[in-house]
Amino acid sequence: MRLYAFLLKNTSPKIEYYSRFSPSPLSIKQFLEFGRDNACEKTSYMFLRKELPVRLANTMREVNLLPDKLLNQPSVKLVQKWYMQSFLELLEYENRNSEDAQALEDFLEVLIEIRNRHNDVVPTMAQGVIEYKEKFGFDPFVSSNIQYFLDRFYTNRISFRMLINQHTLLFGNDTNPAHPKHIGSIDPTCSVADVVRDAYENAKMLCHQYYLAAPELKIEEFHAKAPEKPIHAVYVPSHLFHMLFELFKNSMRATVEHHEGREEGLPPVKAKVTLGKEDLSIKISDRGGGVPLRKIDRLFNYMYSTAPTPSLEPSRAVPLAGFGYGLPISRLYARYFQGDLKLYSMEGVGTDAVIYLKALSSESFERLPVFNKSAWRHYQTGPEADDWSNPSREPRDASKFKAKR
Ligand code: W6P
Repeated sequence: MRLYAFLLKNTSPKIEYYSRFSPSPLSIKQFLEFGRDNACEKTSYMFLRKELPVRLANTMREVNLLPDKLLNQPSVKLVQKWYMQSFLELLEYENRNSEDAQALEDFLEVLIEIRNRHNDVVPTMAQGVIEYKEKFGFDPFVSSNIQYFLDRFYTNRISFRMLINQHTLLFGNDTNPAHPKHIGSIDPTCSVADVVRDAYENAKMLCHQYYLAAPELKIEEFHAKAPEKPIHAVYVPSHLFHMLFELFKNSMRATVEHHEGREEGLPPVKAKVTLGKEDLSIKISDRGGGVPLRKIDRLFNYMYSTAPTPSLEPSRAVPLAGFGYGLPISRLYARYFQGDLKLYSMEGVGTDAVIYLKALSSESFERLPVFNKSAWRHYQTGPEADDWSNPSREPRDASKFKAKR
C-alpha cells in the first residue's frame, strides 16, 4: 500500500498531463481502412502509445471523483491499482525508439498482459458496489453518481479493449484462420441474421438446461432498398453477439416463466432485422408478460441490479441472469458506435427490445467519455432536485394546502 501511495504521488503529474488530452474517437470505417491493406505496425504503435495512456488517464481522474465511501472499498482500490500498473507499463514506451523492432515486439506483449490484468474489472467493480451497499445501504445520490460513473468507466474499458484487440489481432502471430475476412475484430460483411441465430442457439441451451423448455425463434428481415438481399453490417460480431445473447436470455426467461403451468405452447421469440438509410435495427420481441413502465429504468441501473451472487448452492442459481450487469453493458456496446438499445414493454403482454446500429460505418464513431469540467460537475451534484408535485394520499382539505419547501 505504501508503494502504491508512492507511485500514485509520483506519477500523478503524468496522469494529470495525459488527462488533459481528449481521447481521439475512431470510426469503424477508419479501423477498417487502417487494418485493411498493408497495415503499418509502427503507425499503430505510435498512435497507441499516446492514445492508450490518454484514455487511461481520463478515466483514472474520474475514478478519483467517486465518493470516498466507495473509493475506500477494497475492490475499488484493487481496480485502481490495476489501472495504475497498466498506465506505468505504457509510459515505458513514451520515449522508446520506434525504429527498434524489439520495442514493437515488447509493446505487443505488454498489451496482452494489460488486457489480461483487466479481465475481471466488471465483476470486481460490482463487488465494490456490493461492499458499499452492505455498509451504507441504497443512497439515491450515490446511485446516480455510480450510474453516471460506471456508464463512462465501462465505455472507456470497451474502447480500450477495442484498441488493444485491433493491434494484437492485426500484428500478433496468431492469425485467425476461421475468419480470414475479418479485420481484427471487425467483420466487414457481418450477416446480422447469422449472429441473431447464433446468440439464440446459445441462450436456448441455457434455457433448456434450466427450464427444460425454450421458445422457438422466428426471424424476419426487411432490407428497405433491396428486399431480396440479406442484411449485412460492418461491425464487431462479438459486440453484437453480447447484446443479442443478453436480450434472448431475458426474453426466454420471461416467456417460460410467464407461461409456466399453462397448457398452450410457448409463444416464439421473434427477431426482426431492418436496414434503412441511417439505421440498422434489430428488434427482439417476446410475449413474456412485459414489465411495468415504473420498473424499466431499474433494469439498466447498476446499483439496483447488483445483488450478492446467491451464495447458497451456486449450481442452482438462475443461469438466465436477468440480474447483473448484462443489460446496462449491452446498451453501452450499442452506444459505443453511436447506436442504442431500448426496451418497449407492455405490461401483461410482452416486451420489444430494439438494438439500433448505424447503417454507415463512416458514421459509427466511437462515443467516448471525456474528463472535463462538465464531467466533474456531475459528481458535485446529485439527481435532479424534484420539481414535480408529489401525489398526496390525503383527501383534499383547504386547511392543508401544501406550503412550498
Ligand atoms: C422481459 C424483460 C426483458 C428485458 C430485456 C429484454 C427482454 C425482456 N423481456 O420481460
